[in-house]
Amino acid sequence: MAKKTSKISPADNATIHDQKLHRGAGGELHQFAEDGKPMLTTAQGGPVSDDQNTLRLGARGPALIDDFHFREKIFHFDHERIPERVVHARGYGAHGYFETYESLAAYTRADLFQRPGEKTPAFVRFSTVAGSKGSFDLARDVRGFAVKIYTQQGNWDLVGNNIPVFFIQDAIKFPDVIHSVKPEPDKEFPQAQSAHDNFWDFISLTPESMHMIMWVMSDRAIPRSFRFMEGFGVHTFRFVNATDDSTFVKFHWKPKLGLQSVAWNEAVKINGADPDFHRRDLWQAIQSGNFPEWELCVQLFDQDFADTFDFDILDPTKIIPEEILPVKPIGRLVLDRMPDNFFAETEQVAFMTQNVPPGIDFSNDPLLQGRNFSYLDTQLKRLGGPNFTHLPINAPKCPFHNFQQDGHMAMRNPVGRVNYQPNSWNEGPRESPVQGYRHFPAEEQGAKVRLRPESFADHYSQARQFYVSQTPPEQRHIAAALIFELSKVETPVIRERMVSHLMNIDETLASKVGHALGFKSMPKPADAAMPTRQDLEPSPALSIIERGPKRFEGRKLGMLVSDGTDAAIFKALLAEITEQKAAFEVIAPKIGGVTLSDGNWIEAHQMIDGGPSVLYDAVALLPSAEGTGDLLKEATARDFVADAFVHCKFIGYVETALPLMQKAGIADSLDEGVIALGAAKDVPAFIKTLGKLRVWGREPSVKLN
Ligand code: HDE
Repeated sequence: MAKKTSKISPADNATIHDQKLHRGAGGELHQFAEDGKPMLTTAQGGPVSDDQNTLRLGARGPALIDDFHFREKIFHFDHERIPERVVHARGYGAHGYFETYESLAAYTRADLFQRPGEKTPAFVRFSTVAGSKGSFDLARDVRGFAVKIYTQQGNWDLVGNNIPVFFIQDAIKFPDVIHSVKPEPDKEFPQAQSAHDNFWDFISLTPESMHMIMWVMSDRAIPRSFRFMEGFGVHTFRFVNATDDSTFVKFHWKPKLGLQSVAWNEAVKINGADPDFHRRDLWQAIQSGNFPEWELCVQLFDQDFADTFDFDILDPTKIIPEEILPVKPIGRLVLDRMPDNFFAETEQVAFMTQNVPPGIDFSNDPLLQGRNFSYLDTQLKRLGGPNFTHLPINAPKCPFHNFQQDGHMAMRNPVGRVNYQPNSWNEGPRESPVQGYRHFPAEEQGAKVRLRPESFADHYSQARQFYVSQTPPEQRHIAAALIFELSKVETPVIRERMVSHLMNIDETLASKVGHALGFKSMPKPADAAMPTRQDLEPSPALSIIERGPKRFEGRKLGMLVSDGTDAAIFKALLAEITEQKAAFEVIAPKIGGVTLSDGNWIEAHQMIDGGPSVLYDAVALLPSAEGTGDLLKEATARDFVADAFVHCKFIGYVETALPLMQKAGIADSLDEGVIALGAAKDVPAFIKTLGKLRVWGREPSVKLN
């Protein structure tokens, strides 16, 4: 008997199916369930009848292997995780664009820097370094600041940090420094913390890390927000123009909203109150239309400058102070869109230092050279194969053609016969000697050696320069951070060795730390390959406070209210805060909100237990007399006030809040940062004062550190 063959062509088939298909809100096609809603299917598109019960032999019997839907669902779930990044595991990203200010054709032929006003899509991922993916945001740590710019000549990844120097001078030491800071391998703690023996043991045996240590112990390592951090390319790169002339370049990102950090005591509490503090901040800013922005600035210099500069420009533990070589703004980065899906974009984005377009090239910085090897290798492991560039977040946005093929999960497959070149059919893409990437023809020679250059030997001078460039509060914070961290080190000889390095940086700092650690006598200064230079000029650009924004824009006011809160003052605060382009949250005894003195009801963002003052840049205490009476019974309300004071925040208060301030123990030590709000007319001056961000003069009296 002849076999029956189908008379339905593929086109007919599509028409038949179209009657049952429907496009969902996101444009995706759905099959319909009986109620007209999109139907649940397996990954193979098979319609699912029951997603609540596995297939069993009888209601109380064993599960059956026939249940392909159950098996597929569980297998997929079992495979949801990919390895987290070996460093920078915890991160948060956003989309945006880079806009060029002026043509840089004289320096570089990179296409993105040719036309003023041109915008190029970008994706940024901020991260902590040491903690695992589920750790908290306010760890004392370096922050990653990785930028992928999708240029017309391929992706440019500027994989930087919020600190312009690094712990080590040679990539071969990277596994060691990272192993030392990660949880100790036998006990698997502490998580996301450098305050333990292994880290300080390695550091105290590695004098080249001293400059970085000064930065990591400074407030730079506890930023208030990703939006208020600088970013740095760290290494010296090269710009190369159309005629192959090279200019050395160092990259800096400068936040439009200025720099700001939190206090350590605050950071510790933020981690408990909101471990996602930085993520939430970025999410809320972008979702509310306050798009964070950074200027890309460059330090440009030639070989003559390099030859006469005090330090080796290839040494990644050194900076070039801005006062010696000013930064030139060349464009801006605006983040204006959150990813649709965290995993697809932020988790799977693959940054690689070797992704550079024509016109940007490398220097011989040994750390950069090592990174150029590491990043591709790590993506292969993490993302599972060579086709991670097919993922939309990693794919270039310019046309691209090559003969790479196959491999796990290949999404783009070559069409046609030719998959090599040269070929006799004159088909397929070809090289472009003119437009293609040409490496800068640097002339190199030398013997094969494993040697650290002598020009890398000064480990203390810039560490000292950083310290002496800080304002007194910032110097206090560095000392306090060292004391705290070393107090967690259980092996006395490591503490002593560390302080012996501090002796080479600043003796007052060293003795402050030694004294606080209970040293009977100070150790000798550590043996130094080169003596510390005392003649380096302080660089005010290194201070966060010197670079503060002097305005409250982008910051958040916490308003503690109760039933009966003065409506006029409350509304005046709202108006002024909005005017300053700042944000606010209402904290109330109940999340259901409160009724103001004029009878209007307002919603609360937080109940008092969920909205401690550490989540805000400044606070306003606005409870009515009766509300204050109730709040007096709440430990969280007292902490709200006491912490705001201790963390040197500006506090606005209405008279009825005074008993709460009394209870919090601050009523007798009011200073210029505690401002009475007698009436709505007092509000503008209060809000203007908030621009100073913190009352650092209060710090010694509250013994914050
Ligand atoms: Fe990285 N680094 N790194 N690093 N790094 C990684 O790549 C590495 C260094 C930085 O948000 C890894 O994709 C070596 C300096 C950032 O996805 C890995 C050395 C700077 C990110 C790697 C360094 C950075 C990474 C791990 C010493 C500042 C996160 C996962 C030579 C300029 C990027 C990954 C993101 C990530 C290697 C030192 C910044 C293993 C070998 C210096 C911001 O490839």
